[in-house]
Amino acid sequence: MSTAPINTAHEVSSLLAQLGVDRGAYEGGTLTVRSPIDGAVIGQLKETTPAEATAAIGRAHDAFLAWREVPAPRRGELVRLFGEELRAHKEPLGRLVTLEAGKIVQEGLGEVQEMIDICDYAVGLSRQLYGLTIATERPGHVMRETWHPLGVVGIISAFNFPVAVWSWNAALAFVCGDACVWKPSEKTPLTALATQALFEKAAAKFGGVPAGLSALLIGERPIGEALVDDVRVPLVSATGSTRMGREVGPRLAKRFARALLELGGNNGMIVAPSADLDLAVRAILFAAVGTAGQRCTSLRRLFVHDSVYDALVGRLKRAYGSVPIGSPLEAGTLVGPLIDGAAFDMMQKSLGAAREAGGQVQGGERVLAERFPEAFYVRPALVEMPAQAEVVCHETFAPILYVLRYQDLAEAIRLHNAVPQGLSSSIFTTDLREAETFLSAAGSDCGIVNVNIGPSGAEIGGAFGGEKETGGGRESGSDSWRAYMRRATNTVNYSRALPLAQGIKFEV
Ligand code: UN1
Repeated sequence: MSTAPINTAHEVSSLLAQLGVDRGAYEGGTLTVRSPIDGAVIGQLKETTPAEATAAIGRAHDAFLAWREVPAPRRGELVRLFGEELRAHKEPLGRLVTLEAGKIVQEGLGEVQEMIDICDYAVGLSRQLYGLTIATERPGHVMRETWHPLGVVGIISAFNFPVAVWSWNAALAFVCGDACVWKPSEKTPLTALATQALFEKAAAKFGGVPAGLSALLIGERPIGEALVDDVRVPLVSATGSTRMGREVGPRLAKRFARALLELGGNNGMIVAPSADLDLAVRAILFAAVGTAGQRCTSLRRLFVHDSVYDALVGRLKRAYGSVPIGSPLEAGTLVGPLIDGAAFDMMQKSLGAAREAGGQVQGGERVLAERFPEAFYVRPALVEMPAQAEVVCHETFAPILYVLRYQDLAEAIRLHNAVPQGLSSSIFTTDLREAETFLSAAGSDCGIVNVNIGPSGAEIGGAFGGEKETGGGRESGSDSWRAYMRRATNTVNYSRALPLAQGIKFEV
């Protein structure tokens, strides 16, 4: 594996230039951004003031008033053009994701591919925003549903999918006739600047996109609060911790705005006696150590049947001992850095609690500290737990996999569901009865339930989201678009009489 010196700051500015971002946007400001690869400063961004945020929301609202009258398939054309910009700039944007968020190059590219996929999906959707026609009990009447643009959509995104999560929301919102105001994570605003620049290129090609249709708010919490509390924002889609969701949700409820929340996950997998262990090992590794355990869908809890426990856990221990950790820019690396020192501290705290609860920990220690003194690389941790202790019920955003032994499927499912989060889940089994039980009403209680694949790496075609403390929102495919529109029920009387529903007589 090559260990050539890297100059992250230099590479970031050259990528930003390729992506059409002016230097002024990321130099000389107060928000410092560091690359998790080496801890070097890669940007100093000017922060949006609350007054500027309010003005941007106002412009977005005005843009919405014009955009809602553009026919939906025409709105789809804007998203098609944006998807073309993403295709043309997949390499530099993907690499920028790697430099800013620390995921390996393949995953950075995969993130941009996910953006391209959702654009394609949204373009098709722009001709399929269907409503129902409904049978009415009154003669000479028709009843139907129509779907209309909603307004300004606020998008709050997290560092781990710094651009894809915005696109799942924005691509749908634009075809639905909405405007978008985006507050990216303060840890990853550079990829957001680049995405906005590509959007503006597409808008210029389209011609006549109302100014302010897509706006970016750079900064920390107060800017997010300005977005959450503004009455001109009828929907806020927020991705992040459950703690963040607990603050955002009630503030939106207070003004009766819609919340689309994608919060913590604590995703589990059951490995049953009949499981194909070769597949299971690969799936576990990708889901638990991929993205350094920093996906909402990362695998965190593994329930292994007694009969295959030693065989599977032995293989996992070997794989964990040799998984390549290093700079995510280097070919061959599978595990890059944690996002920052705070993430490292949280990981160590959880491992300490796991040890106290009787956990046997393999890995978890800091590595590469000499080469990258300002960055935080860890060996992924495999923790054999005697029971599902309290620490296992929390989401720690780091590569920690808790392993538990089970004897009976019903007991494994009960434990699987006995955590506050409900995002993603999976079972490895070749027994149809077990698979269908896990998928049934009495099975996994998550929003995503898989068989013989891991819990992470969902495609955009399905609805993405989860239950309980995960927040209940659904993004991406299926009918998730409905969250971005308002539904009107229309009844039209084309007769010469006025029959009332429910047989009511009301003659004057
Ligand atoms: C997230 O971690 O915020 O299923 C979302 C996956 C990705 C999305 C993850 N498609 O892992």
